[in-house]
Amino acid sequence: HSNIVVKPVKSESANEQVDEVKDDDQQFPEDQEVLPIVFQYEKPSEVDSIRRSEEFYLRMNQRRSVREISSDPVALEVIENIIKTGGTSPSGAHTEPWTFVVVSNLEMKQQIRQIIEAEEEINYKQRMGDVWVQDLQPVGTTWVKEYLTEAPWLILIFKQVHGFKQNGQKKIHYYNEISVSIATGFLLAAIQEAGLVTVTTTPLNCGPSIRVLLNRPVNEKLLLLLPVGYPKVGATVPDFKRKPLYDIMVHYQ
Ligand code: IYR
Repeated sequence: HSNIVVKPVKSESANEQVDEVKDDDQQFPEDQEVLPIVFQYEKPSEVDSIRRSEEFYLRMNQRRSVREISSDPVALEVIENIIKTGGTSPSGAHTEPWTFVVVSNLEMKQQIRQIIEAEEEINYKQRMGDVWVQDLQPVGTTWVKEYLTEAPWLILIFKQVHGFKQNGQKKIHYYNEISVSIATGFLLAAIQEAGLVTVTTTPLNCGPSIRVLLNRPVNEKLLLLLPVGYPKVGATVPDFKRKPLYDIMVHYQ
């Protein structure tokens, strides 16, 4: 692990500029110029880089979508570290357009489960169509989702379709869905590194009711839901294989 310490560098001219804008009325942090700082970085040896990349791959390759999650508790601090990792994701124009709602309250989990199972029953029986339901056969999913009440934590990932400036005006969140999807990849990796399991779920048509239930503002749209915990003892997963490198990597040299 490398110690990355980022210290803000304030030049004379930068301080002058800040003083200048202070005299103007209504200057807010996001309107202020962001100054470059020196990137703190330590180059690893090639051997270390190969070793670290391989070790990370081997751990990530153990990740599976697990739907049988035990109700054993997971410390809040672990969840906080996972969310902090999600928050290190890049985002369009550094707008950080995500809200991670974590739910450990049982009654709230029960209400979320009720909303999702009711909608998913309609999804599976009507909206998705025969081909989609057929394609999901090997995954083994239905509209019944025990993990929604059994997992100690639910992480509900909201994309902020726009933000707000200090003066209340809308702030454009560029590429908000892509940004939040990338952040979700970071979350999945962090969950794996913490020795926990999850399944990436997309509660189709449930966004509005869940947003209202959780009392979230209208600029937040539910993108994904991750139940997080330890796997149940003897949990099973489909015997999926991953594509080999030569099927996913094309090298032009
Ligand atoms: N959102 C539904 C259906 C579903 C869709 C796909 I594509 C999956 O890979 C798995 C499930 C559900 O969560 O059951």
